[in-house]
Amino acid sequence: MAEPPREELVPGAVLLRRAALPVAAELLQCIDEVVLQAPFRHMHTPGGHRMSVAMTNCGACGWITDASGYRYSEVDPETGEPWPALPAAFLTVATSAASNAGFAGFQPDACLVNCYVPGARMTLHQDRNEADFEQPIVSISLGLPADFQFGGLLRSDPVRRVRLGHGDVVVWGGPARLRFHGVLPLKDGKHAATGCVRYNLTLRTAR
Ligand code: MD3
Ligand code: FE
Repeated sequence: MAEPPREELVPGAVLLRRAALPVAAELLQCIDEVVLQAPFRHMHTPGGHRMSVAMTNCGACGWITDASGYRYSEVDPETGEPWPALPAAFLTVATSAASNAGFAGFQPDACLVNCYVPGARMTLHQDRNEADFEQPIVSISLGLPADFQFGGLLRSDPVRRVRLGHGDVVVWGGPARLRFHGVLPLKDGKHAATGCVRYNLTLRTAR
């Protein structure tokens, strides 16, 4: 991967603008293939709310939520089958970005694939279902831009906003790993590569 513009948002969080642009078409094709085997679905929170973001997973395990709680599962609860394999192109972008950000040896075993249509959002939350918080999470955005927000280690901490666009990659590790974060409602728009949709891939070491 060529050296992308690099911005440390906060200690441990590195934004690599457009780093995935050269392989964006390949990543989108991989998403299409994953979705054939494990279609996007709207999961429900333990509190019973239907998520506005449609999700699926690939890798050895995948993040799920239902009435029983938030967790990782080795099988797709819709089919009882293992999730599709992690595409090599996802792994390449994620490990390259992680090492650029100072996390050599990142070995993700899970990728949550999020699909946003206009109006879809993700409220402020922490990602804490993974076994080892020493491992970073790598986020890859594709398609329509989103206003991403991140705060501190308390829900009540002030938030900052950053726009994440097509090909942007962010590594969240170290002291940034447990920051609260979310996505504001996606604005209407049309992107040449994805149409009226935003995708976000988050690569994680779940186990
Ligand atoms: C900061 N996804 O799937 S990616 C998620 O754009 C999630 O779909 C958002 O939050 C999205 O859990 C944000 C950026 C991100 C991902 C994981 C993080 C930021 C993070 C973990 C810790 C801190
Ligand atoms: Fe998250």
